Amino acid sequence: MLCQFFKSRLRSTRPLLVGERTNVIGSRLFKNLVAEEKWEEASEIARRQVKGGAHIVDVCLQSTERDEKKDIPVFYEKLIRKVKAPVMIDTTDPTAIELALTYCQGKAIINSINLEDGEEKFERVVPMAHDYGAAVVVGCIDEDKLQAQAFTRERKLAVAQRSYELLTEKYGLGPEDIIFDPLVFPCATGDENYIGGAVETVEGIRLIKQALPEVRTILGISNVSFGLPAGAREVVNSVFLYYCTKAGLDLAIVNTEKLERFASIPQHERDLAENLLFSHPPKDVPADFSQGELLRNVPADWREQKKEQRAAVNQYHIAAIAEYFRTAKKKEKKLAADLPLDERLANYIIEGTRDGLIADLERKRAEGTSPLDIINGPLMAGMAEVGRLFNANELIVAEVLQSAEAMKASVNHLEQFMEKADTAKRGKIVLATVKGDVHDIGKNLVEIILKNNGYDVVNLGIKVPPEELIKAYLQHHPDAIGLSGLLVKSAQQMVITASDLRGAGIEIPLLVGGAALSARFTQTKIAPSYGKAVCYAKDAMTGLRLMNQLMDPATREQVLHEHAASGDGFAVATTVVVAELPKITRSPKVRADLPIPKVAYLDRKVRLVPDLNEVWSYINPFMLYGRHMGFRGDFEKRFAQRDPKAIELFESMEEVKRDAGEFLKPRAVWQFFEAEADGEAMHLFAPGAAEPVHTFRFPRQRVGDFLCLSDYVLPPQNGKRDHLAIFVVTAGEGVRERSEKAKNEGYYFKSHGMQALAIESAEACAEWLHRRIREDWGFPDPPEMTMAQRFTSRYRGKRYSFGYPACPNLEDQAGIWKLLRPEEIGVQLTEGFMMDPEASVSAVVFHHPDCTYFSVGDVGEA
Ligand code: B1M
Repeated sequence: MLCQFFKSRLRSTRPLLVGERTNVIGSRLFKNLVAEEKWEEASEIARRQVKGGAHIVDVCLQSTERDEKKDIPVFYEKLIRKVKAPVMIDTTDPTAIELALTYCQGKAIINSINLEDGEEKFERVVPMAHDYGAAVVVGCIDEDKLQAQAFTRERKLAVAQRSYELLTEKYGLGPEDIIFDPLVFPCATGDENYIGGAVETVEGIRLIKQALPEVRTILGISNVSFGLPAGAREVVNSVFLYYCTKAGLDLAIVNTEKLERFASIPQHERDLAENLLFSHPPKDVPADFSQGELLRNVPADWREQKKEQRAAVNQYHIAAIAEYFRTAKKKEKKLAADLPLDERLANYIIEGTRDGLIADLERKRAEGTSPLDIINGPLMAGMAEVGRLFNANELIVAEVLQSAEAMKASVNHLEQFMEKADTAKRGKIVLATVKGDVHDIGKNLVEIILKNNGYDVVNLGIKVPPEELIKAYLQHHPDAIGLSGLLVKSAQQMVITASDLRGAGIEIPLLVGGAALSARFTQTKIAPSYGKAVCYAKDAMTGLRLMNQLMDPATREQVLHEHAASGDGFAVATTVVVAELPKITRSPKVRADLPIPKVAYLDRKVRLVPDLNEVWSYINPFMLYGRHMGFRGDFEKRFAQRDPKAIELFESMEEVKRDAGEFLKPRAVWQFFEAEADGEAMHLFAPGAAEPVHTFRFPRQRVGDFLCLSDYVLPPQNGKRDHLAIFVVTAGEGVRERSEKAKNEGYYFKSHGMQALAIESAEACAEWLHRRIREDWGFPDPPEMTMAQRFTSRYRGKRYSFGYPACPNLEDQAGIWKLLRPEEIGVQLTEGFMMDPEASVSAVVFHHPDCTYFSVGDVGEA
């Protein structure tokens, strides 16, 4: 489990959190519970930490007041039943370490050993680490009489390097089992010996990670803020953690329940913390400030500051931050608490937070308000504001999901006090993805938004045939039916479905949505087929607005009127003036006289792609954070500028990745084929065979450059044929079930984020495999090629997916299935020629340097 964690951290910028509250030295509560031998309650603290986000639990039972070895068995017995997270055994007594190790399941961590007494601790403890397969925290401490605990960055590195050599060479410990603690010193006690300690620790981490990249690093974060007021401590700890993480910190010992999110710290507070941590030269020092002279012309690097300057700078920043948090912070907190209760309740929803929510819901109930009135009153007012803010571009999809989570938590809590009959909803809608289509993510987003805005949603799932919809209509008596679909084919299936619903006498409004759909297609094709109003919803929020308008007697008629059919459906069309087929069999724009590159192999390859981080590095951030999670603007740029929204979104997605790391398995099947073109036909052959195994026929452009995909296959040269590659990749195994589970439990961000991650992992896997295919073809990308260049296909050749404008015929997917048998990697082809699971991509890859993306023109309009 620990290894999995570590693996998934390799490219992450968030450290694993180690809960620090089960420590008799650091937590008075834990100490008292241990003293009173309340083991049940004491072990509850561990469970709470894990619930609060800890990935590992640090346990320290070592004190002068008790016999640690008597306490270990009773406490660990309870602990291992309640907590499945790895345990960090925090004691200096080797016999206690060994005793605790006997209770730990899976991999444990020993905290800690060092060189303070020479190699004594190494000699005693490392053999235990070997015996129990544990990792070891190694403090940057040695025998130095003057300063055993390494303070400067250089000494931290030197002690780490010496320990590393001993541990790996003499004691045979693997680098992956070594976790260095570069040590933290308090920056706000006024002790001159510790000034600059925070910077040195950050830089120490950086040096250690550069010199010894395979080891991990760990820090006890809270020590840095010792001596400050509580509010200031939370901020300073969080800012310090942020910089340590950027320097490469892998594990952080923190109070997970009291960690302020870096992204939500106001800029001014961040500045105060940074000034203190980094001993920045003070700005705008008042002219009459007592030590004013010392605070002018201060060098930026604390090491270049004079001794008196250092002390004055440190005092100045301590005073500034302490003063701010003694006054301003208190005021702010008071203000929030002073808001009228209804406003506070609405605010929980708008801000997507649950901190204090249940207590305030109870206060509202105590006022005599019924649960239903609470939902329909202040909570719904909050959701309405969320909708308004989203439409005004002030909230992004990810934040709307957090608001929905707060709403779901409120409803879950209130439900226990509601009568069965108390389910007055705003309306009911049956939602489904149409026959042949596996598209789930868009429909589920619609479900979440509608449900948490008071609608009863019956989600029938994917690949739903008209008969099932009719059955659901008769059973649930909905006010509307919502249809979803990804592809043009699904838009056409909506026309058929609408006609079947009409045939069954259904007349309630239809709402339709999907990437390949348009308002025009809806009005001119689907609505005539249905004979009643069909509303096109470009996104989930539009779906909500339409439902609200349809359920409001004041606006209903107008909406129905606006979305009535125009024309008679099948007849209305797409009068496309089709130009005559050109009399050419090859585009003059595509060269035919190029040498045919060799391919390395011609057999079919089937692969599990085990390195998720490798695949994820090919994810296009614009797609994941922008299109799916709704971030507006240039995500990468804003992230680099430390935009709080970008950072928060990134960190939340990292959490989704951590979960996904446990089950997401990108798989690929691909093969190079010999190929020959004959006009618009492209024949594929088994090696050396005379007869093709399959022939694809592509449309040719009727105007412009008269391009056709088959032109990208070079004519045979000296009896040797050209080649192309075909592939199918997937990252969808197990995604639907897990996302559904998270949705049902009210973890909407996770639910949506997981589907978005899977989808973009499939696309990333396609990009990754395409690169590999180029390498196997003998023309690897130049080393300086960036991902951004890759995303805009600045490489040799291109890949084309059926359904896209150069090869719109989705039925050609059947050819791929015949040739590659992607069932072996778990991908099925539906009757609508879609790939199930949803997070799958297929493509044909050409090497021709003249390849370009083009459209063959109108191909069935939607
Ligand atoms: Co592909 N894809 N894709 N794709 N993809 C499209 C849809 C396409 C239009 C691109 C193009 O040609 N420019 C094209 C379809 C054209 C066609 O049909 N001929 C296409 C194709 C061809 C394909 C493949 C077939 C390619 C291939 O591999 N051969 C393949 C099919 C996948 C499969 O079979 N499983 C494929 C794969 C993929 C990815 C997996 C890589 C990825 C994810 C797809 C997905 O979202 N499930 C992907 C993506 C990202 C896209 C585009 C770029 C974006 C789709 C999107 O936004 N999804 C898309 C091009 C485009 O739109 N510019 C494209 C996010 C989702 C949340 O949005 O589903 O629209 P959406 O849901 C919205 C609204 O539509 C609305 O609310 C939702 C939430 O706001 N809504 C409703 C939806 N249903 C509603 C119901 C309601 C109300 C509102 O009722 C009340």
